[in-house]
Amino acid sequence: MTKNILVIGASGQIGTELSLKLREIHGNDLVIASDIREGNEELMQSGPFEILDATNFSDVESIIEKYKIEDVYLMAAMLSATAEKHPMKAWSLNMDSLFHILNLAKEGKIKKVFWPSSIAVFGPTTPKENTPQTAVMEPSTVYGISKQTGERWCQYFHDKYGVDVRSMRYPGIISYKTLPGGGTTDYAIEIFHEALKNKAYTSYLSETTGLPMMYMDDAIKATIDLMEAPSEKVKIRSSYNLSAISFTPKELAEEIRKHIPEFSINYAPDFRQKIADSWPSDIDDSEARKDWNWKHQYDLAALTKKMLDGVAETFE
Ligand code: AKB
Repeated sequence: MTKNILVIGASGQIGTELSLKLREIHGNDLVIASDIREGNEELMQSGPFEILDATNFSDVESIIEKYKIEDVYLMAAMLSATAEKHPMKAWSLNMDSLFHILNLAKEGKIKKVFWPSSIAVFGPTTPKENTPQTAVMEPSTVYGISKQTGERWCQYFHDKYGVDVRSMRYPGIISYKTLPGGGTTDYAIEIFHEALKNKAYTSYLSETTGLPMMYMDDAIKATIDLMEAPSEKVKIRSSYNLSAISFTPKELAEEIRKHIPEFSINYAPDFRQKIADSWPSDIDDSEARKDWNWKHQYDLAALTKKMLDGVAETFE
């Protein structure tokens, strides 16, 4: 059965690879990529693209009507570090875009919605290790507050209006095709670029800061698997904990050194340290594993190898 799919925020780090994968699965013409700015060449040339401001309700509505969209992946968001610098702008982008999509789904104009949450929903009072699905949530960042609020609204629209919305709490997503922008976990991408270019990296997080992370291919698989799962298997309608691996900057540097022995790292924590300190170091995602068979593939060694090969290719 064919269906038209809209990806909002398609030019971003996750949106780009998600759109390309969806085009591979469903056919290029059926996956409409949209963003406030154009994306990379592969994205722009492989299928339809629309310039779209996710905060503008009538623009979003007209794209959905124009293409008779069934599924929406709402990937547009301002991430944790940038959101601390622009709190109100972050709030309106992260919340307005979600309300537009939830309201259009409530009106029956969209069948299924994917909206990513984040480990940022947790805060300093949350248990840090093996953080359970249901735990104290007192996020201390604007981004985290917007994601926690968004989760509550997803649950509400599902319970009250029957909206088929699905969500997961992304850890730091590691990839090389499109650079991330403004996240706290971005160090784990920058480090590969610097290791290959300069054989040295200064980390803005301390050597012992452990955070949950995941290779991009695992994140894309999780996202599509959750969206394609039969509705009755999706038992959590706020957002699923999702995890793969956890590591510190020191552990990542040691893994890189297995490939580049002369690589050196030093540490100069900045404002992002406080954000990272408020987040869990690893997450219990047993509900996702049980409900829709989530399984990750990439461990630290496999992720490191993929990143070094992939980043090296982008330099050619
Ligand atoms: C960020 O660092 O802000 C994001 C996230 C963990 O959601 N990568």
